Amino acid sequence: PQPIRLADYRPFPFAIETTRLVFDLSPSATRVRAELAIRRTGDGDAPLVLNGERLKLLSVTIDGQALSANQYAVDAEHLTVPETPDQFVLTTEVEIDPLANKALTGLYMSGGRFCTQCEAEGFRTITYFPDRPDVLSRYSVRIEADGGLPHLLSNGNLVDQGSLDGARHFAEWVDPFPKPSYLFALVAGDLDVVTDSFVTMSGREVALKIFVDPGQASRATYALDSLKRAMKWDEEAFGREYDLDLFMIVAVRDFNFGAMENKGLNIFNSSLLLADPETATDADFERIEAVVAHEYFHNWTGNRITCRDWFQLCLKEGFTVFRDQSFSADMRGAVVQRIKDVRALRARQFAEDAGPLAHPVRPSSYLKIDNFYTATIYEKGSEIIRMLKTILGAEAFRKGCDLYFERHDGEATTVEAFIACFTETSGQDLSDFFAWYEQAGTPAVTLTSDYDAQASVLTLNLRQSTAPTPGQPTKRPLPIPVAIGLLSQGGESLRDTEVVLLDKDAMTVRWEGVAQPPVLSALRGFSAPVNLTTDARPSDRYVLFSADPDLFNRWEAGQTLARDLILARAAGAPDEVGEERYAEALGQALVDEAAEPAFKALLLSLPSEPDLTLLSEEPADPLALHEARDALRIRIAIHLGDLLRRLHGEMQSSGEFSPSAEAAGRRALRNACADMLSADPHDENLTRLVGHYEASRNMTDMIGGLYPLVCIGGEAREKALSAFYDTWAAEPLVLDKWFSIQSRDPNPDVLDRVVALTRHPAFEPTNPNRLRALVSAFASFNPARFHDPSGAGYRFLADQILTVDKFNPMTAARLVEPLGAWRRYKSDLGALMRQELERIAVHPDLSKNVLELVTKSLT
Ligand code: HT7
Ligand code: ZN
Repeated sequence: PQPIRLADYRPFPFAIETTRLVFDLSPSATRVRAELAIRRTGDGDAPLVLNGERLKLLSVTIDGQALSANQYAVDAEHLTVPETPDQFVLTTEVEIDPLANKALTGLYMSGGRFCTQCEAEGFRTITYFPDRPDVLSRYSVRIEADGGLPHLLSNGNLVDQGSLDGARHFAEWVDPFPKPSYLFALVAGDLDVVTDSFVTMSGREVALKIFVDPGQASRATYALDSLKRAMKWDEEAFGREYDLDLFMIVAVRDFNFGAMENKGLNIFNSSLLLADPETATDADFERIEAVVAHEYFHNWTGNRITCRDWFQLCLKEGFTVFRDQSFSADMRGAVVQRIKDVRALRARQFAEDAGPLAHPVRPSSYLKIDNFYTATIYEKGSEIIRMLKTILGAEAFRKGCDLYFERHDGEATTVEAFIACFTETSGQDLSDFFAWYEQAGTPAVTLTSDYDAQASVLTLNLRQSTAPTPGQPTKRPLPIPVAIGLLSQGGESLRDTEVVLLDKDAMTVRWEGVAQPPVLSALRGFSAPVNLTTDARPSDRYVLFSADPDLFNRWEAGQTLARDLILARAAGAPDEVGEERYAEALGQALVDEAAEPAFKALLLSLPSEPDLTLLSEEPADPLALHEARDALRIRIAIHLGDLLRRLHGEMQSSGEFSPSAEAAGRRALRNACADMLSADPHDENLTRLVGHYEASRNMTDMIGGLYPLVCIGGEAREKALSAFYDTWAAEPLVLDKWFSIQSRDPNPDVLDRVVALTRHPAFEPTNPNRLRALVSAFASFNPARFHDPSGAGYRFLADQILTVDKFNPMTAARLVEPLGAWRRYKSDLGALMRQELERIAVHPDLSKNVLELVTKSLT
């Protein structure tokens, strides 16, 4: 297959002024009539080429006249009309089979309901259309269906509805805002609805409706409250007001992604919408709030202003992630949010940047755009916006945003046009900054310092370099904002944060008036997405760990100390004195009255095994890392046993459940204590953990008790898992947790158990949530067992990829990444991983999605 290239972009030579769609819904034979009012806008006599795949074409007319077979051509991907008038109405009628659609893109069925997923290129499996984001059209939609599907929903405003002959009925929707086809949505089914309203800053009342499976309405109230918070926040933080009279969200169980921002009709994976204390964890509540906000924020960053082509995906995704992260920081506390965001960035995006799938935030070619919904586009895309704000300052940043919204409203635009708004409003030349979009790879920054006591001068030496990535052998320097502050050896603040802009390969900065030998606190708040190395000694890190007023760096110091101890032990050189010192310092941090429980919970979480793999300088040995990490956990659990048990008791709440950040922080700390105590499972701790699990009255506490018991293994694990299953067998979202927790079991027999679970009657490979809960969770979060020296873990994953690829290529492709990292592992493991990739690559009928990732992983 030929790649699509940014350099080949050409505007579509026709405008589709209006799009009228009529759906006659039927599970296996839905008819779609499309009437497109078309006007030629390009020069010459270009043919009309529309996208269309897996469509049974029934008729084509122009201005009501049926076209004869020699007036058009149809192949597997297009409908071409070589000669057309300059202005005309093209009408096509097609038949599609939603019931057979297990790819979950286009129009498909989930739980007896019709729903759509059109981003990025699903609309072409619904009707013939120029399925590209720069063709904006005004849509009106008529849906006809059986009475058994009482709700018939689409974008915009409901303008008519009624019954038809027999048992059928219809609804008519009009969306006044021109939109690209990827934002089209349709839902039809039997649903319960939760209703509310929001008054916008200009005083308009907007009806809010969330549609869920019958009986689930009470689980939608948290999402509804989150939506109202997001609407208000966007008015205050960005001056953005909602534009339609109605905003709807629908929850569906079978969904390839988290959620989708269709204009006025968001569709959500039910795991990111439904929550109550009994069935959802605090992490679920937190994600629901963030994703509801993210999809809502797309109404401006994505819908009102969309992307000219899919290479500009970060324009809407990076900016919208930045907006949702800023919202979550305001809702839940900036430090804790930043730590969580950086942890996710490192785990997912840094890993991507360090492997064969590394690509720029704005890539220049792709085979399948579905493969580019990556951590790089989303998370690094957000970091770029964050740096832009740091470099320009909050005020100039907001002015640039205002200009962007005003100038490009109603357009499909580019990253260049976005940056131009900031150049214009700030007066700063941002041409070097643009390299952040074009260059892949995580820059390595080194910072060393010299202190001249006599002159009271501190000299900072900064350097940057970026290792080659596929297709980019040489790299240029990037403008990197490095936020630095100084502490005294005793932990007092010597100098507040200053941002040094490192925009060359190397630079030196002199700071005068530094009266004492300082401890450097660098890259405060993680001011840039880089890997920082400094010449700090462990004693400096202990100063930061106990006293840095920048709490991000306080956490970071603890992580770095722990990481170095684990890596030393994994390399066969344990530092037992250092481990004791670390445990002691951690204990001090945990009794700091001024620190919030949520922050303490983060201090207590050691670097994860996947993160350690990434940080190993040698090719990684996952089992050695697992054992070294466990050794540090055991030491902490023993050294701090009394304190952990005390905190575990103190953090227990007897009152009513609250999803607030404060209450969630207490639960997080209690669960982190439980997790640590499971490393030392003597009778007293075991009894405590069993008690924790059995007494839990909300899902956060239940999972917080269950996972330690699974780690301990034996009878306690079996009893707890079977009690959990018996309680929750009828709740799909909770059952996903049951699968996922077992896939993360660190005990050596886990692979057999995971394979056995694929034969469990509740394992549904056609449901992406269930598949990810078992298969992805095992491959990504259980490295010590996935990387079994026999290669059985790799074989298992490859078999799953091949099975799923037959019906859902997008989801199959998302499973490839753990194998793609083969170069990072010891050579015997790497060879076995490679072997499985090769086995997949030669498989007949592989999808383009999997082929692209497997091929890139092998080269
Ligand atoms: N913009 C949405 C992306 C999305 C998606 C992409 C490919 C395949 C299926 C998908 N479902 C949703 C979601 C978002 O970023 O908000
Ligand atoms: Zn998004």
